[in-house]
Amino acid sequence: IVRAHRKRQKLAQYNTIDDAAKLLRRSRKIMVLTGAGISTSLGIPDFRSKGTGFYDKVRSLGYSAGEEVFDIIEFDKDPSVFYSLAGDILPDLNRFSPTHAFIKLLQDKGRLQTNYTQNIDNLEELAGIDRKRLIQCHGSFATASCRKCGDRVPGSTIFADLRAKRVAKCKRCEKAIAEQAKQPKPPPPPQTKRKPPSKFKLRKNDWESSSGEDEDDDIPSPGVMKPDITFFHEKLPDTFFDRFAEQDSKDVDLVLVIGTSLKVAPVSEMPHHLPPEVPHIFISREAIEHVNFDVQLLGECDDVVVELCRRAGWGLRHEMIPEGG
Ligand code: CNA
Repeated sequence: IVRAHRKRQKLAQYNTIDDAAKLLRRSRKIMVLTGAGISTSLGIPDFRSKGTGFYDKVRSLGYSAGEEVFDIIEFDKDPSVFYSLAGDILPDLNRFSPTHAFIKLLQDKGRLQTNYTQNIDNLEELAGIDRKRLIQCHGSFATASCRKCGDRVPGSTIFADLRAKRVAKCKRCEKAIAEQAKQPKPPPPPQTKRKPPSKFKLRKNDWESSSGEDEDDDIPSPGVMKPDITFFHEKLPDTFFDRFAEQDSKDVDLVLVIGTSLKVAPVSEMPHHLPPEVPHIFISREAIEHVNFDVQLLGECDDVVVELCRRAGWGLRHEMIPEGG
């Protein structure tokens, strides 16, 4: 503990952007923890930014909390709420941001230990981040699964539905139902004695709610498709816990946290479970106080990483970065 404390005291001298660039240059196992802020420059809203965030939009439409849209219990009750809103955070899959390019640069330089991303847009893959170096803590839109039969398909299969605000149904279930309908029907069970007719006349509503047949006779319906993103009340993928606890938290020399409000557990707890002597750098628009960072670099993350690379003497290329950085 004393050693860690001394090392941490030494780190107190690191607090400028030049110090951060020095830390980058000397580190070989950089853990990068990212959030929605690294994709906002592409027009994908984050959750919590005032005015532009997805949660403000959801509230303006009359929902009490944005979290409801991503709650698995609510989704199973009524998936139309999610489908009517989620198209807004569905990425245009052809672009990634300069910050994604920066993480790829760390990988190319052999300095990226792991990118833990909370993002669900899967743009890390487009940027070329190696699957082995990527943990998608909250899953992603890359695949989607049926809530009834579990069939998993490429996420793009339901993009048209998401964009059209239409609940996507499972094709496999639909096919099974169609096959079932083609099978010859078993003979009806022998008639049981009918009840004597009611002396009251049926009203229309009674008729609609009771067809005279057994109401519980299952009319098969296809399952609803859900993108494989982690909703509230769902468990995070095992890879997240296993990789962090058993491997990465023990073998890291710099932590970079970029574009996140660090409000969603358990990801928000990660910095507390890392050795205290490992320097932590935070890059985002707004400072946060609930986690101690050695250096906080506040601003647009794309601008900050460009400047960091310039000071580290590294060339960062991206279509959104003017020539010459
Ligand atoms: P958040 O709570 O919305 O926080 C984002 C943070 O980034 C805020 O503090 C912003 O100030 C900051 N920020 C926004 N734009 C920039 C920028 N250009 N430069 C620097 N900082 C910026 O989102 P978190 O990621 O912290 O919360 C975790 C949620 C968000 C995860 O469950 C994600 O699945 C979810 N999410 C992901 C996406 C995506 O995949 N692109 C989009 C929206 C929400």
